[in-house]
Amino acid sequence: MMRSRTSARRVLAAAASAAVSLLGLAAAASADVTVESAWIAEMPPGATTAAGFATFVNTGAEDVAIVAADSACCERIEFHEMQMADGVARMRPRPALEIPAGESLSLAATGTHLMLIRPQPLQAGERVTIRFASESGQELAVEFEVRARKRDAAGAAPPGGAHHHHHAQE
Ligand SMILES: [Cu+2]
Repeated sequence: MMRSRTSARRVLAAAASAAVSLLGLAAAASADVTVESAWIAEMPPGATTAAGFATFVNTGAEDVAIVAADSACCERIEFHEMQMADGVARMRPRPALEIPAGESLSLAATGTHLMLIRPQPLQAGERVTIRFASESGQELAVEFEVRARKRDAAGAAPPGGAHHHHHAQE
């Protein structure tokens, strides 16, 4: 009786320490996200929102979900995705940006963007820091460059910059 109780206690202790190391791995993995090509489309006069784009690269072994973004440059930042409905592009908020392990998420290419709500006037050449938080509590500060919205480096109109910002009111 005593003997089996002792071994049960050992098993529990081993399980507890395994759980701790799993948590440690998850926290370390979410630090394996780097951000490239971070830019914000310059605002036209009178605009109350600005769109931000970046490529998130997850070199870690765990999926990462970015669940919050915030910056001193604006009131708040939302994650939006573009959807076509009856030939009209509409933006819908999404709760998180998911970056699977070993993959990358390019906002400009997918129609997903950061929506800066009520930003201070942003002009080409300015730099803005945006802080991101992952679901596992990791934080990442990224410097974004404000660029003219007409044309990107490839000469194409930037996604999210050329369209009118119809927001789905929900
Ligand atoms: Cu938007």
